[in-house]
Amino acid sequence: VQVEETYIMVKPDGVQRGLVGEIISRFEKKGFRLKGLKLFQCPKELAEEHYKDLKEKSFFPKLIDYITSGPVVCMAWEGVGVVASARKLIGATNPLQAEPGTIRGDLAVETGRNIVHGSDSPDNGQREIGEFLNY
Ligand code: DAT
Ligand code: MG
Repeated sequence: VQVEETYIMVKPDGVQRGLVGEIISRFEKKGFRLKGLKLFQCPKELAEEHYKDLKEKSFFPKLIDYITSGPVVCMAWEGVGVVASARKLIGATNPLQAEPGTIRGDLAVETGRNIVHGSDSPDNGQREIGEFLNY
């Protein structure tokens, strides 16, 4: 596994609930390196592009409303194996199924409000960092 980058985003409820510091802290303590960060109001078009693989799902309109409902915190993190490791630190998509000790397992209860996003591949990490950090 190589040094790579992943895109991590604290979603609007994570920002509103004051969990930005807690989430950053978990990646810092693990040993990853923060490469970029900004507070950002995600435009609807970018939200639809980001979640385009889910556009046929019944929950898609709610997902877009949610992610555009307030500012998000966009971050690039670097490290050996950071893409897969960040997904482990974040936990399962449904916070009720996420293991205790993970971010979602400890801090969330609803799939539709699961407080944080992490890229699912190095290629998507690069693409998402470009789309959000360089918007
Ligand atoms: P993840 O964010 O764990 O990579 P995903 O890529 O499958 O999960 O879905 C993206 C987001 O869409 C997810 O974080 C929350 C929302 N979502 C997924 N499945 C859902 C469902 N069954 N009901 C409501 N929202 C859902
Ligand atoms: Mg995903």
